[in-house]
Amino acid sequence: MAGNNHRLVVVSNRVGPLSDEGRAGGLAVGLADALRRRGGLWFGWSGSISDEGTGSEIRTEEHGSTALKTIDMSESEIEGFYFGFANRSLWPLLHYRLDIAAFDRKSAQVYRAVNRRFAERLMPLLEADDLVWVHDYHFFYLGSELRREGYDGRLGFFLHIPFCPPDMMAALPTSHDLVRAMLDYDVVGFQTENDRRNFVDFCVQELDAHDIDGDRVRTADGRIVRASAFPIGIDAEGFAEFALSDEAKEHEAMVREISRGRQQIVGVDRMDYSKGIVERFRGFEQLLEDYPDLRGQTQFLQVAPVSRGEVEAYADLRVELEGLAGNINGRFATLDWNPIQIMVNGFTRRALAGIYRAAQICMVTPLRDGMNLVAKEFVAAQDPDDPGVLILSRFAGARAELNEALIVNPYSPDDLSRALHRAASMPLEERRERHAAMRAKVFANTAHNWCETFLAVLDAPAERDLQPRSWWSRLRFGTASMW
Ligand code: ADQ
Repeated sequence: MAGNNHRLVVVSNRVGPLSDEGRAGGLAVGLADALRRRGGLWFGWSGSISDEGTGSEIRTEEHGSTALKTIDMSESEIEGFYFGFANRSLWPLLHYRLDIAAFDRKSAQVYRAVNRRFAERLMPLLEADDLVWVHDYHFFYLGSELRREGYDGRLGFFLHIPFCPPDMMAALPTSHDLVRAMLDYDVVGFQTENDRRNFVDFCVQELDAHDIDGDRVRTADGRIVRASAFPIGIDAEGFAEFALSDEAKEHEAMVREISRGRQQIVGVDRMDYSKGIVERFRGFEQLLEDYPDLRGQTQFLQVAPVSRGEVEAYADLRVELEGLAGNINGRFATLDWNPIQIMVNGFTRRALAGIYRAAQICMVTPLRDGMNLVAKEFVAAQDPDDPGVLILSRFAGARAELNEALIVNPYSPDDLSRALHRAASMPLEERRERHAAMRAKVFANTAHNWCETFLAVLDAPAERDLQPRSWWSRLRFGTASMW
């Protein structure tokens, strides 16, 4: 492929791992693979907090032609940048939860300052013809800060989470600045067409940009920015192999032993309000109410490792979920049957594959989700001869591809109950057909293909490269007032 010789520079909040495939998710596998092939650099936060913060020494881990380079953050940087603006403002807002989004000037400023610091620290590590690929809502401003530092090479950005509709986005006090900063990248990628459309609508309605041909935006100052959907995939073959490993088989056997022939439903999510776990529990309760025959015949295992425990909304969620599970068990349990079990620990990827494989039904019912890789992992882990049924929220990005799942409205306990009932009695032939169609897509659009598709677009000559460089540079770096 043209341009394979360009070095790849990935920037994301957390980096790696580059090896240890047992720990890595689909995203890390895809990126590590692309980094290995092109050679490159992965830059981000070390995961450590120190007094020097973003001024700390750069830590380097070399793996052949690839290096992981990380810096620390200070207590106040983490508080304002990560827990503050990223997770109390942007995460809820972009997941359409204006009701719990909190905006404060201080954390917005720290967020921006941290983006600037990362750009300043990265800048000396860059070479002129690198492909720089920045990831996710932690680093909206990083590209514009690199431009301010004088970086003139190719810059791409991928948003892993949804982009909310323009009217909602406008509630963010710094929305104009933030989206303008996104327009300093050459390529801006989204999970779905819906997210891309919301972004372009904001640019047109709020920033006087023009939607050129569905894939490009002309900014008010006449620059062309590519904005497209690049739905992310998983390492499908790798995950299917995990499901046949000894560790997976052990976990599969354990789950089957606990379920003792009953229909096993699973849910696997980070404990996050966007994942719709509360609503899912209510749907399961509704099932037990609506279909008394299924009492004692089905049970639900929810795996939900705690994340971002320092943010209040997350701590509250754990209490709510445990209370709700307790109520459901109190209401329906018998001496030999506990309807619902919730586990807050993480599993290795092989163990997880075994748990998916032991399940007859997987509920992936987020209220809003960029993609949702659990849906794809569940499909990849199934036995094609006797596959389980996927129940999928219409509000997950994965729905755009996996429309052979049972599609539900996660806000409706009735809808969830009906889908669970239908899944529990679905004939083998129908299960196979639905699974085969989804499996083909999960195996076709892998993490590897996602990376390569994005990088091919980032690598392609864009309009700005066809314009005389001096004109471009003058426009971009000529006068401070333009910033
Ligand atoms: P997340 O919100 O983290 O990702 P998701 O896509 O479901 O959501 O990925 C979660 C990952 O964590 C999966 O690979 C899953 O296997 C793993 N995981 C969950 N629970 C686990 C457990 N108990 N033990 C071990 N592993 C566990 C964000 C966006 C998504 C988008 C991804 C990738 O919010 O919409 O799909 O990025 O772009």
